[in-house]
Amino acid sequence: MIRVLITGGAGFIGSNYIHHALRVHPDWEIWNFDKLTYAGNLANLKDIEQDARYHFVKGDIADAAAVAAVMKNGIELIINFAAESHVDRSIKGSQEFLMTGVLGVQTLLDAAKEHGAKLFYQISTDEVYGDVEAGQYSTEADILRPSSPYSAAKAAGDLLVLAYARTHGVPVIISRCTNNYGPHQYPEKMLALFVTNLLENKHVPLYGDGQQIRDWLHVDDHCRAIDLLLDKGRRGEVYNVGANHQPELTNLQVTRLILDELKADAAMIDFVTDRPGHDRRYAVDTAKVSVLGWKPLVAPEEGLRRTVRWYKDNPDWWRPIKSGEFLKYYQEQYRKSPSSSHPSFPRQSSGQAGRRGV
Ligand code: NAD
Ligand code: TDX
Repeated sequence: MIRVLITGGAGFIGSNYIHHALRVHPDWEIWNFDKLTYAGNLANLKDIEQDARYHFVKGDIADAAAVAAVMKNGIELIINFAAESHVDRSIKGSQEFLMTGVLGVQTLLDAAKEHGAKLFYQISTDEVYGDVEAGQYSTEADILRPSSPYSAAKAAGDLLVLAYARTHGVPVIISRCTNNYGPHQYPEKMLALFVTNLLENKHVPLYGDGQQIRDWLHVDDHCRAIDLLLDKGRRGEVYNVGANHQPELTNLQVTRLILDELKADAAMIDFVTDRPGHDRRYAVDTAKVSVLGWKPLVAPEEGLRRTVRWYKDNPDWWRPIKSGEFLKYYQEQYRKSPSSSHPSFPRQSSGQAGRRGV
């Protein structure tokens, strides 16, 4: 058996990956090491908790003793999904982002070094490159220009990973993927938030003019990319992973697709004050991973349809989340506007983005 440590496995991508890995790697025994922050949810793993090849350990990746204890299981491979992952929260307070994204990564790297792990795989993000001009694509060799405390912490983590590879010879791979979507995404992120808001008959708060561009990658495609890179990726290298939709989709267009899918009216869109430091466009050059044989298989319309259906069919998963800690966060983040009966930022001044374009 190959003994694998998956950190942050109770979150969105980590839990999808654990399901995937148990399915496609019969020779893996997995330790899911997760702090269970507000975003960690063991309900994501309920169906596999009795699987003899799966173990859960509650712990913080920045806690060296806890990490050393789990490594004693003979861990050979570490896949690090653990992070504070929401840009808006990093703007309100950055410390946890650095604790996990920098000190946590360093602690895991020390453990990988000391226990002679065969590979340390870091899940990173396209946000480390910052804004990308129209027509341009970030390559793995580009300078990192993170815009938010979240992406700065992720960039710092990436640099540490590469430094440990060079200085200590730790075998590493980093993949930088674009916006993931799919089942079990904490409903603070745009797609899950908008779908669940509409299912609750609430408006959706679109930042600024809604013309920002993200490259939406179905989480299943991301899981397949990780596997391919584990198998064929060169140690010490960075790989971009993205769907590369053509034509690119603005946030407003994605919102319209969601509205169409749920047969909701365009009037449900609330254009609200923009996110500070909001990156306008992300786009990655995926030639390096494509050469190894990966390509996304889930078309955006189909992926979106499946995802909307999942949230429709699984209110028992998201409704409890949206009534707890989330509600306090939501009310603070999307302050009540005097002009509307639902929580939102104040509306943009008229003309910025009316409903005509929606
Ligand atoms: P998430 O917020 O849903 O899950 C993060 C998980 O990490 C949670 O289970 C949380 O409890 C755990 N965690 C946080 N701090 C921890 C710590 N100190 N020790 C142990 N566990 C801790 O995040 P996600 O969307 O699944 O993202 C997973 C990874 O993928 C992150 O590293 C993120 O930066 C990266 N990423 C995400 C996206 C995306 O679109 N969601 C895109 C690119 C990269
Ligand atoms: O209420 C909202 N309104 C809105 O217009 C929210 C939450 C977001 N947005 C916009 C901001 C972005 O342009 O939608 C886009 C997507 O926002 P998020 O879902 O917050 O994702 P993003 O900021 O792009 O970051 C995500 O992808 C990269 C993940 O959260 C990161 O963890 C990952 O690294």
